[in-house]
Amino acid sequence: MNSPLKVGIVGTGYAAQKRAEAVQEDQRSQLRYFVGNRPENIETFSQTYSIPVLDSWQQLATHPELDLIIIANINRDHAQIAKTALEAGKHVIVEYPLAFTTTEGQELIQLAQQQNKLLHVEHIELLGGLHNTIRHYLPEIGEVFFARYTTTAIQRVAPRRWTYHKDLFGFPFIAGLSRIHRLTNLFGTVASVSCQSRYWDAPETGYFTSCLCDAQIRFTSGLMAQATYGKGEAFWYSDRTFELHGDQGSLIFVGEVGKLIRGKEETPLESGPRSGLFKKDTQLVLDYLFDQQPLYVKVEESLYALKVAQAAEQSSLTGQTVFL
Ligand code: NAP
Ligand code: BLA
Repeated sequence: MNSPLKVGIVGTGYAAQKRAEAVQEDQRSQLRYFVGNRPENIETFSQTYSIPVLDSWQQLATHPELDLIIIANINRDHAQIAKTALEAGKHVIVEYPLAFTTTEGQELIQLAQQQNKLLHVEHIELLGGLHNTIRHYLPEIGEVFFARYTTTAIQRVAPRRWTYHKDLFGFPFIAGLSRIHRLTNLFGTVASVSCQSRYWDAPETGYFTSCLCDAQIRFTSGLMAQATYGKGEAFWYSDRTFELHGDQGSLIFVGEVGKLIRGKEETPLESGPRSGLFKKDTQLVLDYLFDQQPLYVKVEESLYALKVAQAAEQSSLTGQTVFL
């Protein structure tokens, strides 16, 4: 691997900024170019990181100087940018989701293999304190038979931005793939999925003001899980609760604050912050590329979570349970 690795970023938002900082802080990588959307954000990003903007993501993804492309913009465009970059012989980091369909995701994985390049899908939910605390205490509650993961977010007023646009954001469990991925990472393969969803549309626009998705997921182990994703103006309460119920006890997390319940005993559990995770992800990719250190997540695991999320989408459209 030539050092420093020359990096281009697609996007100027929260994830892109965290990536830019991480790339510039590490001596093994050098940030060279980026592309953005709105002129004012392009200007600020260019000044903050002292790098020039290119005209299009096509130009960036095929730029002869670049070794690694980081895709940190709207979900709809991830798959086609990744395809172009891999075809041009670049390593690729994609902020989840990799694609909107497993067919596209599978094609990208094959392309990366053919090109002998890294295709890494970030799943920072696995790097955070909450997930590690769950993993650590999971053996304490015996055999888990029920898990419930709810995330709802109030939004007054729902913004006219890509995260409230059906085509740009995608099906909520695909866009918010970390919900299903946390479950598949902990509990393995899925037997069936049943899902309901609802949008509150902003009239005569592609935007919505709220969305709600609720999925029942049956794992092959027999474990039952419920995942809920909701956001927008319809909500009056923001919640991020993860409950795990086992035959020896329960683990309950509200935000980062948790407790282990065993009989009459309740032990408070603190998990670390949700920040610093894009930096950690970037460093782990560099450790992989320079020192062959194994990555914390395989792209096939992301594809599997996508398969379950797509089954949820299909179920919500047909009203039928989908068997995997
Ligand atoms: P963000 O702050 O809203 O940034 C989105 C980027 O896409 C901005 O550069 C934005 O440019 C651009 N964009 C918006 N609309 C566009 C359009 N119609 N066409 C082309 N570009 C457009 O979002 P983010 O949170 O950084 O998310 C970026 C990616 O990271 C998403 O795939 C998200 O799922 C993933 N991700 C984010 C997090 C997180 O913690 N934020 C965690 C995990 C994964 P303008 O602002 O100039 O319009
Ligand atoms: C995930 N956060 C996400 C995603 C988006 C945002 C679009 C991916 C889709 C999803 O999983 O729902 C966007 N998150 C935001 C925005 C805010 C926010 C606009 O908190 C506004 C404050 N992400 C941040 C900030 C933190 C953060 C400020 O933008 C907190 C330090 C953390 N967001 C974070 C983490 C994930 C995520 C850890 C991974 C998924 C998870 O843990 O559930």
